[in-house]
Amino acid sequence: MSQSIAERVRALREQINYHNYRYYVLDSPEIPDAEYDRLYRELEALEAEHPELVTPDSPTRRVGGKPLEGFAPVAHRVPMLSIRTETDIEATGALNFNARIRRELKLKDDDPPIEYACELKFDGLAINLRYEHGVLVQAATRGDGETGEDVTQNVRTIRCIPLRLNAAKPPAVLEVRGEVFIPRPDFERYNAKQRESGGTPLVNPRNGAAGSIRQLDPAIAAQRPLSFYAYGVGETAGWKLPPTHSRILDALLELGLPVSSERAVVQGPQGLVQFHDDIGRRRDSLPFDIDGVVYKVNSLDLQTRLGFVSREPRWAVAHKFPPEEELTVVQAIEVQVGRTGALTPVARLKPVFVGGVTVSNATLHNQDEIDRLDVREGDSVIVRRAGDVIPEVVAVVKDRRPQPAPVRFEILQRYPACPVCGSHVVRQPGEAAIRCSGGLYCPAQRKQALLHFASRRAMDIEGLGERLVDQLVDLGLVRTPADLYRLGMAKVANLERMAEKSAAKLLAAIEKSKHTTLARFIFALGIRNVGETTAKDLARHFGSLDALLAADEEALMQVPDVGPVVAQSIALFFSEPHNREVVEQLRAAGVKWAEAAPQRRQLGALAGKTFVLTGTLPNMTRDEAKDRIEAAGGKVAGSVSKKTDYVVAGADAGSKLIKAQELGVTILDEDALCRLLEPEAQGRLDF
Ligand code: 5U1
Repeated sequence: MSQSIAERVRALREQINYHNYRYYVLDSPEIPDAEYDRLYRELEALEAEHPELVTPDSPTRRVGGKPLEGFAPVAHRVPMLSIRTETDIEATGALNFNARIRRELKLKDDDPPIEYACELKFDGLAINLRYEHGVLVQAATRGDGETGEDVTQNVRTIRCIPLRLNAAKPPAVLEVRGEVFIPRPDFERYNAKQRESGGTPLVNPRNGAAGSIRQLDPAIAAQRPLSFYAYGVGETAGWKLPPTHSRILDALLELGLPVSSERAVVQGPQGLVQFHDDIGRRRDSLPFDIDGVVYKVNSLDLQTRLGFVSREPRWAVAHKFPPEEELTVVQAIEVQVGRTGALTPVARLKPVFVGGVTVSNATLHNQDEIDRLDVREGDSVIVRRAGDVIPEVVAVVKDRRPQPAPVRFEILQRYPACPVCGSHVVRQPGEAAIRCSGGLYCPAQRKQALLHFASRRAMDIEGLGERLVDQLVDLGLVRTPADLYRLGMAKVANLERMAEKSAAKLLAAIEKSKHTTLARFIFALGIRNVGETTAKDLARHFGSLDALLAADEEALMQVPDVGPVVAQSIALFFSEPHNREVVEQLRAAGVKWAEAAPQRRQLGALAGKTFVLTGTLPNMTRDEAKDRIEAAGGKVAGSVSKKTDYVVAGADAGSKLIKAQELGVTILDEDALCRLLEPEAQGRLDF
């Protein structure tokens, strides 16, 4: 075989190792992925042609070998110690550690501060990498600290771990200690892919890392997005140990090992507290999970003087943050009815301290989420609360499921009616939420429904805002919108911060709202899927409320733009006796409108035309313009697109006008709009 092929193979390995280091360790690739792939494929091809040139440290040999029968024991030549944990929150943990170190070293108060190396406490699995003459020969788990398990095959699949050290004269022996973990974004991506392909997602990054390293088949480990950070050394031979811990980590980085850049060398206890607080603040934006920070006396001489106690070095401590994930039990699953009528399933949990607070409830969002987790009453679950995010159930621990297994949880089966008001609950096609159809009858939705009823484009009751609605409902003065029309001065004037003058104003606004239009009235009822435009279409089509009340789904679908989903919503709403009762009460209270002959087709001059309004018109408010366009059969949209027929522009028109000019849309001023509306203005019906 020619010398040049062997040389080319060696050169390719060096280049690929270098680019792996740039990509995985320094996070700073120098060449595009395609170029890297070309180098890799060339090496693979040459090795296939010349198997005698294959070496175990070749970058193509990360996944090799067959599934193992079991893991062989590995005796650690230097024990893998554990780390003392300081759980005192805030500054105390750091101050206690510093005080203890000074005491052990018999330092006086006026002696200079101690230098510390501060690092992250990664939430993964500790391993030992053994390099002999620069080649990775063995990787082992910590085990009991004396004896671990040989997981070399799996660890070789971790791309950021070099199979060969980056040194012309590597140490005879170098054992590197650190943590295998799965970065959170990679974890989410991996799980999303698993779900898509019907595979099993990982429970959480930590379990995922530990489980992957203990896979007997290295091909499985190779598919997991594992990563590694080094944080110390074990046995070394033929290596001049740097004088400080931080310099050891610098040296490991130079040798090609990944070392987190989230570390600092600090002086004295204030430095520890600062590091702790800084990382604590940024904990949730780090791309991996940590469970605390680690403080180490930086000088190796001082470390030697401090020594060990019961398999823990005296010179290091892990200062923990409150856990963000905990195991607990789902005692029950209940539903809450939200302001919009959505039934949200909630897991009632055995109280557990997580993310710094005691958590006893976690939202399960909707039926899809319950199905995805397959969470059942009695299950043991992992609950996560990170930062200020609301607690969530991230996984069910299936091995702990009680036997016989509890039944699957189906919201519709358990709650065929709203637990608050007893109305029907429905899940419309394509929607994740199950909703109560009670609308304004349902106490859970009452405030929202009243606010909507009173809003400007509905019944337009000026001054009836959130604060007043809260009071009226909380004091039991108003249950349905019809009650609004039964409020008298005595009741209103008693409300908080309500002077007689404002009470009179409110009552006048309520009185005024009685004269309305059928479209506004329909819109005000808050029927699901019936917005302002649909309400207008319904009013125009049926002409009277009685005609609308008499319509079945088929008749409703005759209305332009009303499909089966909307028709079902309307039919369901009016099928509830309590909704009909409120409608009747409102009519009895004097709410009225001009009824008209039904218009079964859109006859408006602007039928089928889409308008966008921008800027201020000289004589018409934006709402007036919208009403008149819609009354003429036109539609008003919020943004300009190719589908826009006209843009009506007034003073100070903004980007919508520019977009219209770019797209060549016809631009109208108020006069031009009025001319378009003119035919409609004669005999126009006010819906
Ligand atoms: N960053 C870091 N994590 N960690 C974990 N350093 C570190 N050191 C450890 C452990 C168990 O142990 C040594 C102090 C022995």
